[in-house]
Amino acid sequence: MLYPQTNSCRSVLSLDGNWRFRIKEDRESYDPKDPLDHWLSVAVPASFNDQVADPAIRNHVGYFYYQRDFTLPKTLADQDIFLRFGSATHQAWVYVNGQEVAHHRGGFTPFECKITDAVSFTKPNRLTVLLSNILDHTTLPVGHYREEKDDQGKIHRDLDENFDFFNYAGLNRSIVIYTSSKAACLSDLTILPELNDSLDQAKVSFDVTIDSQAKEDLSYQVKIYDQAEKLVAVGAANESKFYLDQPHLWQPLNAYLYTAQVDLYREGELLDTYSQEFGIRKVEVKDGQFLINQEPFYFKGCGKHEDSYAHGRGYDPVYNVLDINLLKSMGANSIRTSHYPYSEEMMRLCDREGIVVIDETTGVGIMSSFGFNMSNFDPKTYRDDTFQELDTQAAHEQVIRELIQRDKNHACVVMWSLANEAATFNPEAHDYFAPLFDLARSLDPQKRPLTMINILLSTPETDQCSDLVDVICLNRYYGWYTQTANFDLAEDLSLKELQDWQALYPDKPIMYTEYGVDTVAGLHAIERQPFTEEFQWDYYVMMSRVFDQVDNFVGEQLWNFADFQTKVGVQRVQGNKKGIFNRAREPKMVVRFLKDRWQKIPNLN
Ligand code: GCB
Repeated sequence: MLYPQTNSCRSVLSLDGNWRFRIKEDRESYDPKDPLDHWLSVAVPASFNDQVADPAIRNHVGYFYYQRDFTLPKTLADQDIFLRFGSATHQAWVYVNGQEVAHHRGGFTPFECKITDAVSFTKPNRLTVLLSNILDHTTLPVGHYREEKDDQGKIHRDLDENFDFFNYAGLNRSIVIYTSSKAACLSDLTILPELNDSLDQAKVSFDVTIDSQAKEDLSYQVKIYDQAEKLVAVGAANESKFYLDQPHLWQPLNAYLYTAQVDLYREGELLDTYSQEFGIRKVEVKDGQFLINQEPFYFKGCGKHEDSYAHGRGYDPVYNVLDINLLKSMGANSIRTSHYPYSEEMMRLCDREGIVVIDETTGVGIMSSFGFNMSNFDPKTYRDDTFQELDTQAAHEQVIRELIQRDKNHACVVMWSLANEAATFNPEAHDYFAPLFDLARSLDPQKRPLTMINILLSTPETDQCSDLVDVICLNRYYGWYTQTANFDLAEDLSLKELQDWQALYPDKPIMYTEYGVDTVAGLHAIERQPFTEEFQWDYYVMMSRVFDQVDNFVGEQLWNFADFQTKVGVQRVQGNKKGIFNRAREPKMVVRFLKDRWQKIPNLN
């Protein structure tokens, strides 16, 4: 699937704006070609939850409708018409003029459908989307879901999210209509840049997918432009391999993007054209190091969320730009898309800005019991039923396929994370994950390293899956969830664990993908008090000391970039407060310490 673009052969019409919205539990009683009644206005793209100023709607679990009308210009009547959703969270049934045209599960990846035969060019068209925000034991993310019918036949639904972020839902990303030639169009493009060992020549291969009833006489031509818009390669008909000498490399925080233009012809007539940026860089894991362009790379940065006031998880171009600029101003070079694929626009921005990305699936909550109280945990007696209770394999395969399909061409993506904090200490975990790692390896044209983010219950002694990962990525909360405020002990234990991992896997790089403490901005104390800004500062000083003592340690991505909204709970003070920025992106004190530290650590050695 291609990202939508307007050019001489394609038009993109935005369907963003205000839509009609309504919760409707008895969804069978409504015909999607009819106008919704008793609707509210909600803005798209955005989650509906924080726009409506109504707690019952904000916390609604179940089904809801979005609707709007659109009119198509007659000038497009000879084109094929496609409808494309950047995402629809978490499950969507799409109707055009009452006819079902698409159904998609999974709230964080795009989907599209051809609606040429369902639309009118002479009167307005009605677009109705039925959505569900229900998560259960077959979905990713995972939710514990119950529904009960009362004596009056009314259904009561209850959802306990098995993860630590608010279940924002709705049309969180842009919806567009785009058009292309009915005769034939480009429907996918895979660009594979491969550098030789001396990094002075790149082979760039193209795999072009064409959508057409009649493939005869079709041919495509590739042109490659450098960043100064100079033409550096032109292919003959259907030529798909190019050699670029002395290529400009895409480097962390120093991006260089080429543009490939693919033109599709039938007998000399241009039917379609598409331009796609790409970067040339080499990623390898070798001898305990993470190499970018053959130099050891050190990850400095954060796990994030797509989360902001009013928008919820809705796409917000301004926050995206601000967040990247704040990170860069601190000397950070990387993010993890915790815990779901981020918007396509964010991935394009990271390509452009040289931000290195660990690209994560929605594989979160794959642990039958999820909780924050680790104080009484004993790995020897703990019983875990994850792989009896949950049935997420199919959803997991789907999200791996859709994520790699969507992000395969991004230079910024240097590693895929297949899951966050699954029950990898369970002896059955290996059988669950091994085929998923095989699948991801077979799908990625660039064969990027793979990882899965390890929970603190999966120690070098208990973990069952670390043979599968290329990089050991640890989420650790010594000094917070365990050894609370005892930083001396936390320091000893975290160092010991890292040394144990290193001894077990001397050739695997190790990094932290989460570490942090809840901190209420503006709270201060003389003594070491959790939730104060001094506590957060001392914690990061302590953890940094640990990192600097471990040889194969290749990165520190803290938790979290900014405070974010979660479900309610006694461990949460109006959300998760582990941000180094508050939700409005105002810095907490510790940003100064981290900035000082990160600016001194080179990105590449
Ligand atoms: C974790 C999870 C993350 C939580 C974080 C926390 O391990 O991966 O989603 O938000 O801990 O703050 O508890």
